[in-house]
Amino acid sequence: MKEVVGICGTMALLAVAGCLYFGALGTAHAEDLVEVPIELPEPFFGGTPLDYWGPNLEPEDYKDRPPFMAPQGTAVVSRGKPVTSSFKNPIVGRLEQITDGDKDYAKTSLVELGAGLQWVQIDLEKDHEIYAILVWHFHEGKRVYFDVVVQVSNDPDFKDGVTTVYNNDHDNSSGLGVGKDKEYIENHKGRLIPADGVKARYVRLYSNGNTANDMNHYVEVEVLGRAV
Ligand SMILES: [Ca+2]
Ligand SMILES: [Ca+2]
Repeated sequence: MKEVVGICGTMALLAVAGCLYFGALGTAHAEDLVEVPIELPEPFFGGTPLDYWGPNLEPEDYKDRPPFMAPQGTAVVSRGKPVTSSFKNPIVGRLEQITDGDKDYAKTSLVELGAGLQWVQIDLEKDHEIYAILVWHFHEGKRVYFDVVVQVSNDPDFKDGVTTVYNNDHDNSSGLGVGKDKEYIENHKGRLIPADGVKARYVRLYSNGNTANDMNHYVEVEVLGRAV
């Protein structure tokens, strides 16, 4: 009888040890995620109804976005960071307004680039783990922007080590590869593009006109991440 108790005791100890071992393993691999606050601008009501449909357009989303969860320490790392562009002198506004934190729909908060495929690029000034990129092209009325491609790299010229995190250019008219992501209707919530902790210093966003005109617009871009 004493022998049996001894075996049971040993097994119980092994079970507890096993639990502790797996518990430690769990915390080592899955870092605790916390909600990252995202500041939204006031919505605009009214404007011209959208007269556009495409097979690649996702249904309009009226719901609130679920909380964005990322590892502790993730925050907006793009505020006030330098912005460059394929279109150096915007028709409306200044490039630095793309990272100034102002997301208002008003014309005075809008940056307008010329027609055709254009990009803007944010320099985070050092390597970051990037968990999401938020983009507000325009939200004074409903629009869809075409050939939205978002890439990250450590090469300011985007020739080497480029990771594409979003691409809705289904026919590869931009020459950046065939995209599988959806076209979407702009609103005040912006578009949240998950980036899964990819490491990079530069973020580049392409577009090629929209449903209202051939121009390209930005109200704000926010990169959610943390320094490496
Ligand atoms: Ca802005
Ligand atoms: Ca296209």
